[in-house]
Amino acid sequence: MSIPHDPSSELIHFSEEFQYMLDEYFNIQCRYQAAIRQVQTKLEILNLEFETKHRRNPIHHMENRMKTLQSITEKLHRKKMEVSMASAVENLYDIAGVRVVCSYIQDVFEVAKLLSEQDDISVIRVNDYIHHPKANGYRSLHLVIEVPVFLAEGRTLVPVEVQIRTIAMDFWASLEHNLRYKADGIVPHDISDELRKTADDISAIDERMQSIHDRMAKLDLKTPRQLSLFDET
Ligand code: 0O2
Repeated sequence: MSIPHDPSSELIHFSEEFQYMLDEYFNIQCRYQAAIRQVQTKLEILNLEFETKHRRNPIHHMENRMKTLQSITEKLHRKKMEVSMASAVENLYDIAGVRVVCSYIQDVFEVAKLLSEQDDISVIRVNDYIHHPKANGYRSLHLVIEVPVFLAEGRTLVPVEVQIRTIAMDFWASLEHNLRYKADGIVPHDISDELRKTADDISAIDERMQSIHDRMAKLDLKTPRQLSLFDET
């Protein structure tokens, strides 16, 4: 008897171990996605309140992502930890990530303070790469916070890594990440020196923009609140 040919059986054959991890990944996805939404909503509300009080937005834009299964396994390997979903949940705090891009340096610390002070949040780690940049010039403020998520089985605390930085820091980090990714992580010394110098230049520009903002704020120009009855075209 001939067995009918099933092309799909040739497509991907996962090991039992990997298939189990994939199932587990889908199981935990819901709570990490929920945690991302909670944090993002909190930040949107802070931004809105700030806008009402100060007539400007400290948050320029936000991004979020859940770490891919590949990135999780690579990180566990790199850290020489057991490669399983249970180990990822236990040891990795950046499975859920929210990136907050602010206009000015002071906004970064203001947003971090206002978020950290909320009483349903606990801050479990702070990495201040703004006051203490990485050797390659990377600047950003990283908070790992725990937020409560309410699921059918009850309340669970979920860690979220919040990266807060200025537009300028984000510009540098995105380009540096792409360059390093394309070079497979191997960046020649002279180029990494040059990259660090550009990070320092960008930091100086951030400080000047902050100073310009502060001087403008001191002028206390009172623009009247306008009630727009008609769409501006
Ligand atoms: P992705 O793509 O964002 O998921 P570790 O992994 O232990 O070295 P740890 O303790 O998890 O680092 O956190 P750390 O160093 O506070 O932040 C890690 C994340 O910050 C990275 O995530 C990047 O998003 C970002 N980051 C840190 N250093 C750099 C850098 O030099 N350049 C750029 N462009 N980004 C950086 P992942 O997990 O690497 O990747």
